[in-house]
Amino acid sequence: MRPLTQLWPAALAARYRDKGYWRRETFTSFLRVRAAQVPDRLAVIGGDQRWSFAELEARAEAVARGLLALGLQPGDRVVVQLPNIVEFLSVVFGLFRARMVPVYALPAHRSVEIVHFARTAEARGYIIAARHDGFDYRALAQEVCREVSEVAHVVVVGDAGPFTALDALPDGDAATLPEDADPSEVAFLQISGGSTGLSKLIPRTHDDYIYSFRASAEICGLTTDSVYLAALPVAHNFPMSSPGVFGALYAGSRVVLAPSPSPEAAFPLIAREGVTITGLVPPLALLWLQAAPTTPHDLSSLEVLQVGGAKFLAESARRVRPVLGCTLQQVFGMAEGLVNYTRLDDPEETIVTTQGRPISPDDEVLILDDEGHPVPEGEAGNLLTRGPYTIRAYHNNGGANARAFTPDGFYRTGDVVKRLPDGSLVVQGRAGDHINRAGEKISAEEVEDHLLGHPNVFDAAVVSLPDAFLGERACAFIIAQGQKPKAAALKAWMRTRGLADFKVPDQIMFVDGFETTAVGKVSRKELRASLRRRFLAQAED
Ligand code: OOB
Repeated sequence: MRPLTQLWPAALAARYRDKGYWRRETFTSFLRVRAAQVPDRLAVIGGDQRWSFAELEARAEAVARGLLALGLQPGDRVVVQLPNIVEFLSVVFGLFRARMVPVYALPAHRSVEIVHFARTAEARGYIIAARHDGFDYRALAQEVCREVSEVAHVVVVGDAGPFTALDALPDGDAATLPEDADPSEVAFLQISGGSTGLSKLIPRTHDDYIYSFRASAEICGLTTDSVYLAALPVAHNFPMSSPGVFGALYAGSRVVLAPSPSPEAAFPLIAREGVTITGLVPPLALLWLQAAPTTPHDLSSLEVLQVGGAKFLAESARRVRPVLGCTLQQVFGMAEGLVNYTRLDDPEETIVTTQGRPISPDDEVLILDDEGHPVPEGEAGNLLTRGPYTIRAYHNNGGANARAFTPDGFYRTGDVVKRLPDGSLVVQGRAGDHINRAGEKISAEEVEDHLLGHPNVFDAAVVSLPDAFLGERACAFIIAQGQKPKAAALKAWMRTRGLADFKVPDQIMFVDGFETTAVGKVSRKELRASLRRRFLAQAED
């Protein structure tokens, strides 16, 4: 297969190279450099495994040889759905070494999502853990293979069942390993939050992604003494690259993988491994703030707690330093590129009340009104951006590209922000219709489409409602037809559709009808907005 490309105009690409953002590094080349410089230094810890940089590189190379011997080829796309285990890293660095392209799925994704990713990416391989969190991924893989016959190889970490075990890949010959990738090639496909319909695939190159996590590691103060805890699922862009596991390995820091972000799982790891920095979504940060004062575990090594993925309210943000004794860093990023950080030495007020500033001096940020004109400084508007690590197009999705990018290559983030005089951004909300449920993005449209598949659902509108813990929760307003289903039964039915659990609405409200205007049906967007308003007004009564 031909390598995938992501095209920046030549003049901008030249500028990003001249400025030293893009340094012709690849995932394989940077790991090789670290493994040569500090072979015996511990790189990654997870479960009972502790791998040095040299061991990680050797294991990645064995995976690369094995996958090639199995029949996968350079250029092939491979869906990777692994939890926070050390094999995540040997697998993805192995794929990079074999010049294959990982497609990152979250452990929570089920058949609807995986089939969609496999089809859109034209994947030939699928790599899973046998079981995780009580779920058997081998059964899921069987379903995926039935639906997408092009998925020819399933590789399993653990008991492989009918598939191939990662531990039992054929030996393969080092001579079969391809030359290293060109840094301007697409290294992997990341999953978008999905604001309209199904998730889109985000192509990221070696050049752009390595710049983003190298610069992030610097902004986050990572050194060879730092210990980064990946508490959130590593397949997500935040714990992967902001600075995440890749930024940490790049900086020669140590990575610790937590099996779960709960205080019960994470606190003992912080104490045992001397963790200095980690990242959470706001609801988890609240849980940590609640649990920290009475924990028997010593959390004093923690220097930085990053919070991002959804808005962290100032009242909660203010509690981080007094309760955890560390610096808060707000992170406002997106898998499509742009990431903003409050800086570690910012005044406390900036840290608690803003979502930070862009990584790069060459991140271009526009804040526009609905007609496309710049808003006056300090006023809220739509955020558009382009820069040295923001994509120019989604993979294979002309329709979405026409909507999401301007003709001159700015990405319409869908976020409404204002900019303060010091350049800090404050997120005000979203223009789009998705639900940001504890950092998980849910497309209203995608969930509505599933609900409409139920024989007793005449119409459905899915709306985000404010939620004290989750930030936002999803509420489905439903007009029933025939026998009105019970809310619990409808939720259970949604789960049988093979949809990730976090997309099942938290709340279901039956209504007799939706408002229509004199000219007929209102747009879905207006309908959702009016249902939300009506619900909130009633809740206040
Ligand atoms: C991160 O990435 P995605 O792709 O899951 O979601 C991006 C969207 C943003 O467009 C924004 O709507 C929201 O998530 N968001 C925030 C936020 N961080 C992300 N909204 C308010 N405050 C924040 N701090 O979520 C992501 C990627 C890299 C680093 C951090 C988060």
